[in-house]
Amino acid sequence: MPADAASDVRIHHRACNLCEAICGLEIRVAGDEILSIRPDDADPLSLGHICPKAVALKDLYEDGDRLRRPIRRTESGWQEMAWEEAFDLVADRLCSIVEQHGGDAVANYLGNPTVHNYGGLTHGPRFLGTIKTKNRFSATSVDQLPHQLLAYWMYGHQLLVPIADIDRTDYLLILGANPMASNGSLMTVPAFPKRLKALQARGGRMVVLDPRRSETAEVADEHLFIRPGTDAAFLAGLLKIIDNENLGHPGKLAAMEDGLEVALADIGALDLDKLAAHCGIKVETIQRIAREFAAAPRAAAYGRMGVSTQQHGTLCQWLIQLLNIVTGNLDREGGAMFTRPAVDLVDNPTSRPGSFGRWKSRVRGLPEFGGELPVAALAEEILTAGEGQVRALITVAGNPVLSTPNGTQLDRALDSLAFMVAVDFYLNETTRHADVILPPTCTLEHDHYDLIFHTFAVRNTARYSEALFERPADARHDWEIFEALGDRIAKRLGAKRAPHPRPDQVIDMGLRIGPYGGMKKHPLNLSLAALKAAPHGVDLGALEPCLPERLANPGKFILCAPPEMIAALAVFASELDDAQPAALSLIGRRHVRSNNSWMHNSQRLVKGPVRNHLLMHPDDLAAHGLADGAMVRVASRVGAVDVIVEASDSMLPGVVSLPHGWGHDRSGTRIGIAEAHAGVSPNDLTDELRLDAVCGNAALNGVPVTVVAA
Ligand SMILES: Nc1nc2c(c(=O)[nH]1)N[C@H]1C(S)=C(S)[C@@H](COP(=O)(O)OP(=O)(O)OC[C@H]3O[C@@H](n4cnc5c(=O)[nH]c(N)nc54)[C@H](O)[C@@H]3O)O[C@H]1N2
Ligand SMILES: Nc1nc2c(c(=O)[nH]1)N[C@H]1C(S)=C(S)[C@@H](COP(=O)(O)OP(=O)(O)OC[C@H]3O[C@@H](n4cnc5c(=O)[nH]c(N)nc54)[C@H](O)[C@@H]3O)O[C@H]1N2
Ligand code: SF4
Ligand SMILES: [Mo]
Repeated sequence: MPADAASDVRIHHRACNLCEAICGLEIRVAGDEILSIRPDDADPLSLGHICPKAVALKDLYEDGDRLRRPIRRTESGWQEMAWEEAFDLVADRLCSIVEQHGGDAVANYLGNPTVHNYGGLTHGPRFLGTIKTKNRFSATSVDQLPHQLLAYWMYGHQLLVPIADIDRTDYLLILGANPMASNGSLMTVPAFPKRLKALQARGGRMVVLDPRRSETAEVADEHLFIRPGTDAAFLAGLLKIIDNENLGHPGKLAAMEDGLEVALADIGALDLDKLAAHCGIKVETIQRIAREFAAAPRAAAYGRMGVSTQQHGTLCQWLIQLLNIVTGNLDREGGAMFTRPAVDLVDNPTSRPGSFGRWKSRVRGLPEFGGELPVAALAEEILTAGEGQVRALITVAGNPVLSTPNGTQLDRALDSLAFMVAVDFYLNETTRHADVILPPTCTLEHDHYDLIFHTFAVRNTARYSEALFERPADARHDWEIFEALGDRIAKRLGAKRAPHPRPDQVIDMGLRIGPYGGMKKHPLNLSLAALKAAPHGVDLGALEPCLPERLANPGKFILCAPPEMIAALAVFASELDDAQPAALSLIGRRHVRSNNSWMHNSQRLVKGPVRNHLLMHPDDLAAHGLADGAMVRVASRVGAVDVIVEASDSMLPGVVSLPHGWGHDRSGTRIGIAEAHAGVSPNDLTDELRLDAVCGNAALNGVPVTVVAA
């Protein structure tokens, strides 16, 4: 680089906000050109780790397909419009529908990037609250709903999710998670490979249960194949053995638990042979794992998507909590611990502990959680006529056509809406149905503080990222879009609306009143200014025991036997006798170069070998008379897709796998590179009627399918 250009180079430090790992980045820029994106070695959490997606932030920033101005649908196609005109139009259309049909006629859906964008969190709910509606949906109910519900029931707050203390544990038991590809989830664990190596180097073990020998299973000390949807049997088996053999030692937890004996008695009544037969893991193996887990000085059980999004998701998460509790590993160093984040959303005047079942969905009666209904009900709420029918939809940072069960039906339902507005910077499979699309700035154009993922991290740290590029004059941040619409809607509907601070001001206050803030007289005296002065982030130390003080229910106890779980266990037990495994069932998978349904418009991420084929065991291929590389038709109750099948002995026979987020061949989108690498969507196969019965979370894994030559 010539000397004069070099002098123009600035070095910017920030946290990546694409996935939950929140890795520190060092970005070199000249003018508005990004020269390089590398790890920030000084980040106290990510330890010099990044993945290929970070580098694709450059592609996102430069992407010519990314929308930069509002567009509206017209007879002659999409037309750009001015922001003020767009806000007026959207507010007017939404309010007219509310005035005519009531608030419930306007639904909203918040997608995953909302939690990766702090303006979405500080201002999104305030905007959506201007229209009182029961029909609020989000990606929560195709994801972590069971974790939040149990955290609320057992510990008193939906965000009190115990985090596996990977840096100090001796035994990590993982069910249905693939952090080698996902970089961790509800366990913000950047540099997972490095942390795992350290665990193994100090003599620890990692055991993985998965129907596929995943990238994480490959590096585990032991991998056990398990039949999809049967983990509850394995977990109940562990608990039964630990109880029978008196291996439990809850220690200090004994003084704060309520109902552990009741729960263990019901679990103890189950038949071990039946449990073993159900999950396909030998009794002796379950016995050995139970003894190893109980004997380990410090152990942690952790389960994610494979056990969250299945029919017994909540049951699995409950049994995982019980396993950590009964062995005394909850709130113990090296066990499953609670974080103490710098902006503490649990111990905070605006804290929302959670709620369950305050209302039900109109058509199917699915329960509310935290003010939201399960998204599996969205299409039927649009398609079923009657009082309270959904006629308009607001989507924010979501692509439910590709990410929720029976996406084909939702695709059709969106077509029938009277009005739809999308806050999103891509014209994709979902937003193509909108009447107006309002594109916010992209991540490098705004500042960020990770409210959520510091809360779920394996170490307490705090980091504020300044904007790398100034917001272009005619661009708007998400939160500015929310404010502009919220103001207009509140005015028209006559709702009260107090002034609200900017996101950075909200964070500054959160830091000051937080556990390391001046108002708590903490020596670090954290504030936004303090974080700005520490651009690599601030280390707040390893997780620390904090029970019972941190429990959020008034009695400061752990509710071990929520009545709903005792009932769910009984249902599960009654099904054990006549459970007939499907001949073939479908599960998902993630790849480190993909990010849910987006980032597929980056050439550098989609190039190389095709990663969205159907994986099938060679024996299954032979039994079905299919050849490796053939085009096959995969069908379920709700639909069919044609895709190339790839032989893979990483699959448990009887199980096939397809990654989600693909299926970019739908017409009328503007994502050229993604379209050229379309793939198919497994959510054209997943079934909106297959749910976790406790809470209505989608059972995206373990879907019965057939596979024939196409
Ligand atoms: N690269 C990349 N990273 C991501 C994402 C991404 O799309 N791409 N998405 C992010 C998001 S939003 C999330 S929520 C996280 C998810 O993070 P993870 O949960 O770690 O990721 P998955 O790859 O979905 O892992 C689920 C595993 O469960 C297995 N499985 C399926 N069914 C069952 C079952 O019945 N029992 C058991 N025991 N296992 C089963 C699957 O084979 C798979 O290996 O990843 C985040 N990180
Ligand atoms: N079969 C199957 N289905 C699944 C899963 C699975 O494992 N298997 N995983 C589920 C999980 S865990 C999740 S989290 C969901 C994700 O599903 P969704 O949350 O519905 O969708 P995403 O694919 O994350 O799409 C995000 C959208 O937000 C836009 N976007 C990105 N950043 C921003 C921003 O800063 N502001 C705004 N306004 N928009 C932005 C993108 O352009 C994109 O359109 O998918 C779920 N669906
Ligand atoms: S692992 Fe996640 S946070 Fe880290 S660089 Fe990759 S996408 Fe970004
Ligand atoms: Mo997710």
